[in-house]
Amino acid sequence: MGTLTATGHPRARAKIARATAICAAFAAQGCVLEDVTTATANGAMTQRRGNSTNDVGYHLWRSDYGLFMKRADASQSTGWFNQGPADQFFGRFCRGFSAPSDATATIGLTLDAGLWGGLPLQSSRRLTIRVAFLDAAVGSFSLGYDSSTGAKSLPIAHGGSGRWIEVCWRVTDGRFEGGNDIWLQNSDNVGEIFDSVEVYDTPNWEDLSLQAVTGCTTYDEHHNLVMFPPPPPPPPSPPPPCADSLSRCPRKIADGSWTCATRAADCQLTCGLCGGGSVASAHSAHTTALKS
Ligand SMILES: [Ca+2]
Repeated sequence: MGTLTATGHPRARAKIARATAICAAFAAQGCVLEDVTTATANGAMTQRRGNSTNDVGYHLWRSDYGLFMKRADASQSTGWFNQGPADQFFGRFCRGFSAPSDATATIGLTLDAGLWGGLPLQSSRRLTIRVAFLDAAVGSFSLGYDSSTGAKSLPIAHGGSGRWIEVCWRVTDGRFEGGNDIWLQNSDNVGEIFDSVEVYDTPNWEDLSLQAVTGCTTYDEHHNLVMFPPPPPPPPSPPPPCADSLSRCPRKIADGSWTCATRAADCQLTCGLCGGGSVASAHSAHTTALKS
């Protein structure tokens, strides 16, 4: 009597076929199913321990990763997977406009009404709104928010670098009355893909960039580019270790005293010491050299 393998069982085969078909339907949006057997295995632990990337599986998180923010209307955007260069950590999951060629397409976001003691805000607060988007082509969009004097937006043009870009917008007059508290709006027929939108409390206008080299392109609330001071120069590198491989050096011997070694193999840190004078003075100079 034989044993049915997981992939040989009719039910397992049906699950694999279903997962494969689902991923195929989303292939244009970057769906990946590297190990369909693991992806459809019974038990969350099997899936978790799999050494593969699978965008289809059981008991997966159905919506965005979000904290105190949600999409106002799920129909406004489309999910994407695995977008952008492999050397940037953005884009494992991302969203784009559901109508990418519509210049008025909008993705609205609603903040949790309990934020900061309750929304809408009644007083000025230093906030930074950060968006990470994929600069896949020449185009533009705008980042908007509900301010104390109504809708405000920051136009963002991009040049088609193929890279993920972070933009930070510092604002002080957020109101957030509900509905579209923050939004992304297309402004041409080039639909952007977004990794994330975040709003931070930044009482000291803290730098929110997640990328060390490129940083976050930061604007104040009047759309002026904020220039950060150049980073401090790196500290001077320490002097190289003292090792000139001379065949004379102070060397501790078994009884705790010092001698003058004559073999190069015994002299890891000589730097010309032990060439004259006593072993003791050479040792003293040697120690000084090591401490310098
Ligand atoms: Ca656009």
